[in-house]
Amino acid sequence: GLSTGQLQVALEPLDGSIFMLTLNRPDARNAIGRQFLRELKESLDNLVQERSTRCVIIKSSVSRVFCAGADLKERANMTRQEASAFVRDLRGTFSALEALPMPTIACVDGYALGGGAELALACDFRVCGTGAQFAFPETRLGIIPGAGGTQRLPRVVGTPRAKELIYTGRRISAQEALDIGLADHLADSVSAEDRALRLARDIAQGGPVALRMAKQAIGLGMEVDLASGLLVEEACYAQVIPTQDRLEGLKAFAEKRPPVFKGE
Ligand code: CO8
Repeated sequence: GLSTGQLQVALEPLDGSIFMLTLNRPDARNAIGRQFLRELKESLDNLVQERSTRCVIIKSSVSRVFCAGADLKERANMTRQEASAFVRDLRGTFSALEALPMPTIACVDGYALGGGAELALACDFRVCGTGAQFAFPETRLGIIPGAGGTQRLPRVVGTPRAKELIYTGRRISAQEALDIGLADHLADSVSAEDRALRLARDIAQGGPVALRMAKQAIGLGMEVDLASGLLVEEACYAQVIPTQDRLEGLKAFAEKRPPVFKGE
């Protein structure tokens, strides 16, 4: 693998209010080891501070691979305690990714296996290239998906399909991922990155506070009954009422021009 200190996860601003998080550990096919996980966590912490960020894209700089999952070599040298601490850390980090205040897009154009597929599942969207392949091979390794896979996959593709994928560990193509709803878009005439960027730019038209409150209302609301969900919506709506951006939206409409949102 890359030596310590080289960036395995890079975070950079792109196109104004869009951030790109690039996975870059080519020697290990972006396998998630301790160093990688530390850098991913740090990037997520930095993103939480970015008040005017409207969308985040997670992609890989490694050809034919999004992420090969947990680092199985590092794992082989772990004690039982270390291994369960690592999985706990991985699970917590993916939950932090899911809880990022702004919308997130996983741009997948290669293998997304095990923890790599779970990473993509913790994003709001999965935009795929024709080279995308997903699998949950954990049961074939004598374990189960441990970073959200048994919970997020059925919520996205339905229970029977999630069971089949997790029981068999079978690899599925980008087309099948699209058919079952694991992928939201399949780019065939442009690159996956261009397709992800188009979606990010469409999203970035919205006000930053509005986007965050929409994400929070949907995310929290889908975990509770409808009546409670409507209360969640009410609480989130109350957060956009006092914003300058709401006034700007109304003003821009009246003046027949695009709004200029400031994120406050
Ligand atoms: N961990 C460590 N090293 C890896 C991993 C990995 N997951 N995947 C690939 N590598 C390494 C290879 O060992 C190889 O290293 P070296 O050059 O030193 O031999 C190098 O990357 C290149 O690999 P390949 O030659 O195999 O490259 P290919 O392009 O032919 O194939 C694949 C790429 C398809 C990604 C293939 O490497 C592969 O199948 N990898 C294993 C994928 C896998 O099974 N992942 C699931 C892991 S389980 C998991 O993620 C569970 C998460 C929750 C529990 C957490 C537990 C700690």
